[in-house]
Amino acid sequence: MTAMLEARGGALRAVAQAQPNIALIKYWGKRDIALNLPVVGSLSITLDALWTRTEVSFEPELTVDRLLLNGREETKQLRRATACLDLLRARAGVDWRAQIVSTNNFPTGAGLASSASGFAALALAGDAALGLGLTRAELSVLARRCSGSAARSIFGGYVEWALGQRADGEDSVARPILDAEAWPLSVVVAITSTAEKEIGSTEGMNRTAETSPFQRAWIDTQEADLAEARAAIIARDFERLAAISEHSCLKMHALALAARPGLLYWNGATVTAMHCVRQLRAQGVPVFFTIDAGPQLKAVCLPSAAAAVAAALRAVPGVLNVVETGLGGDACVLDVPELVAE
Ligand code: 2P0
Repeated sequence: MTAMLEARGGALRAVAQAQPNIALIKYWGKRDIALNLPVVGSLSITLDALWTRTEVSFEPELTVDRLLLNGREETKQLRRATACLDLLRARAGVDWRAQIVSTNNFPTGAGLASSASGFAALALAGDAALGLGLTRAELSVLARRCSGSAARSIFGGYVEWALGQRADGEDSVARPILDAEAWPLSVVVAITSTAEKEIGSTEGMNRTAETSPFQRAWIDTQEADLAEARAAIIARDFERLAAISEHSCLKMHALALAARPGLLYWNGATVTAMHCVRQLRAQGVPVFFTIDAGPQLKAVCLPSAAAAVAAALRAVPGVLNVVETGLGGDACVLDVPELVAE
């Protein structure tokens, strides 16, 4: 450890980048809240153009962890960040506190999966700073402990997060199922609000599990949905993937809408954008929508249709901005710490 400390000027420091992922077969519900284990498996695509960059610097003189998120001191996410770093500190036998500086190039906490990219980047940067050399699977388990969907953002392309069987959750881990380059799709994100959502995913899914009458049906039908999506991806069958993905999205929202009180993550523009996507598809445009715990609509399409989809969504009243992206690669450690300050 001493040589490493000298080499790094007394601080253990690294920077990592991760991209958000969008679930096509959704995660919603926990079977173990403390270990953050899901009630269902899920399947996602990792994006390219949106990113979180996070620098972690363990320093001997710090007495508490500090988190600067998008240039502002953040206390809401600090508890989870500290829990993540505690797991790493325990493995490394280091008790130094850390300064975390994290930047997103997209709205935070607004249904754009900032916790997925955020905790994946934190796990990777923390591991690199401490020189632990965890495997990708171990990093996925670690990221999952902090935020479920972060397990998937360790990997690029098409990713499946397994439900797992073990009580300790060590087999509830994500794995890549197809590289982004093997079937490049485009994603057009229609941003309908930049406000932080009122009810976060954790609270929303816990309320759903306690009160929604559809919880059992949700759990019982997920395996078949996953198998269908996996088969569609392996066959590069866009229509088949469109059908099962919209089904999973609408089923998750139906489940959450039936909670007490009901969880309504959409606004008027979200619904208009859903109709817009369905009209495009009826005209033969290869596109489908998916929506997470927020009001943004993500239209997934073949790259040849991306410009037409973006133009159509931009014209939807209430759509504030449209972001086009392809599918991205694995989360990675960056060589240039200055990037975080951009
Ligand atoms: C998903 N979502 O599969 C689903 C669909 C939102 C809707 O994963 O409590 O931030 O930190 O494990 O991962 C968002 O939930 O929740 C999410 P926690 P997370 O992408």
